[in-house]
Amino acid sequence: MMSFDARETALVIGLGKSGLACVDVLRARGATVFATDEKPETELEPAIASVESAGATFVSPADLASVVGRITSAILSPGVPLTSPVARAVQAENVPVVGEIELAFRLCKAPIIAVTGTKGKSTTTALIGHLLRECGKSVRVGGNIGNPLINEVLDVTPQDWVVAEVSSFQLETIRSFKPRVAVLLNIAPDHLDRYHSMDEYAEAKFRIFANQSFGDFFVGNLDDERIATLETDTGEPRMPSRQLWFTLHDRHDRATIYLHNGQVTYAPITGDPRPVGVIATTDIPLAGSHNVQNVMAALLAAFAVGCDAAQLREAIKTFRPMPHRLEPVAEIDGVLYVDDSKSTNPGSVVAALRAYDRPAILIAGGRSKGTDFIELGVAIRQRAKALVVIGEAADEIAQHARSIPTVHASSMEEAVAKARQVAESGDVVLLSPGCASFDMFRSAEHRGETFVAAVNALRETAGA
Ligand code: UMA
Ligand code: ADP
Repeated sequence: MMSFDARETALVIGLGKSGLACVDVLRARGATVFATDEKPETELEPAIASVESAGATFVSPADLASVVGRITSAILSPGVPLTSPVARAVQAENVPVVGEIELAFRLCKAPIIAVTGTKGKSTTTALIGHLLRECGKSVRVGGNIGNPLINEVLDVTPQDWVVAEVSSFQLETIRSFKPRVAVLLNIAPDHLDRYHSMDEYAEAKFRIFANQSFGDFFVGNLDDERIATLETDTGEPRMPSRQLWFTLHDRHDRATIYLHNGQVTYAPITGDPRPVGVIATTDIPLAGSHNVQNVMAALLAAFAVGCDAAQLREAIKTFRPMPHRLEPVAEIDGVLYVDDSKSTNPGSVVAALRAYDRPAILIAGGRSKGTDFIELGVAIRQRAKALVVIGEAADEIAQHARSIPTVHASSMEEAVAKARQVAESGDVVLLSPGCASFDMFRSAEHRGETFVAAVNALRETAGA
């Protein structure tokens, strides 16, 4: 049916942020709503209360058989794989399964700029929101960044813009989702505990442009090997949308935004084709060349929707790093402490190590997501002065560090104290874990906050 109104009987699977938002919206539209979650019922009390107050009915996974014959569509939370028993049970009854992003798209009257990639999604999504706002546009930001997209789109008009961060999990369950601009930042090993191969993971990300047509734009990273294979110079095009490429190299011939003499340079594809120097990399207020890539991607999206170079230049200068992404915390006795807790795969640790000219004491580890640490080991050996390892992946990361002095710590306080012991003036102590946080913390945010608290305690004892 997929009308998501009074004619629909929907089952919402997973009662986190995304599922609960869907329950509320579907009920407000008059649908009959059932909701389920595989957590023990004792841990679900607040979620069940929320479901019931919206006029929906909670069904435990064990009782699903009693309602599944009446269900016309199922809404799957991103954390629940399509292969989970509950998702399989509804698919076995031929019930169409979609995600919250699809629902949001169908209800949204504004054009959408969607951003995906292994890393840099939140930064680029927030940056596009900032750029468009500074260029005078009315804009909403949501999705994987933390606030369910569905909560942002209900009252928008065709004159507004919606910037959506979309994860590979969310892209698995789209059907007609068709962003006006699709941004694909990079594809690096991550989530290999959910996908069988990098190819499968990449295909999930490629779904971002699957429904695009000629009036739409695709923004891609030419420096990423997998993404560059989508370039339609030769062979059968994989997408009908107009392609806008960015690169850190001086490649005017292949890219719309590229680096020329230290300037992020834009060669317009319509109108006056003369290249425009948009901003010097030294004027970008974010550390690391990976952030130059994020800025390039955001600029291409902003140009695609009609923003002006002079306004964009000023807008970039006023953007600040988001919390827990290479966020400077304090400088104590000449040592800079940086919170990069949102670094949850090895690639983002490599990016972090490359972002500083200072000798680095790296704090890394946590719960591995099935990725290997070989490339990270190389970067540690090239760039780190010392390593403090934490969490379940501690031994594995330590092995790859080989001759780099390495110590183990069993808490964040201990990790910061041990880092401090080896740090000298001019060094950087970098929390960039490269792993999920759930073995020691509630979330990556919680891990970052614990680091900041430990650094602040250090500052007090140092009298700084
Ligand atoms: N659950 C099941 N069965 C399962 C797995 C989970 O029943 O097999 C239940 C859990 O018991 C829990 C609920 O599902 O009650 C949680 O749902 P969820 O994991 O989908 O989490 P939400 O709270 O709905 O948050 C989701 C995104 N979470 C994930 O993709 C894991 C959030 O991204 C997103 O901000 C939010 O929707 C709003 O769009 C977080 C994330 O970690 C930040 N994303 C991954 C990443 O960035 O790497 C993809
Ligand atoms: P995401 O939303 O994709 O997880 P964030 O912008 O939240 O990305 O950044 C998460 C982590 O990845 C941070 O440690 C950040 O420094 C790092 N990072 C950001 N952009 C990139 C990029 N383009 N390539 C590699 N790492 C990146």
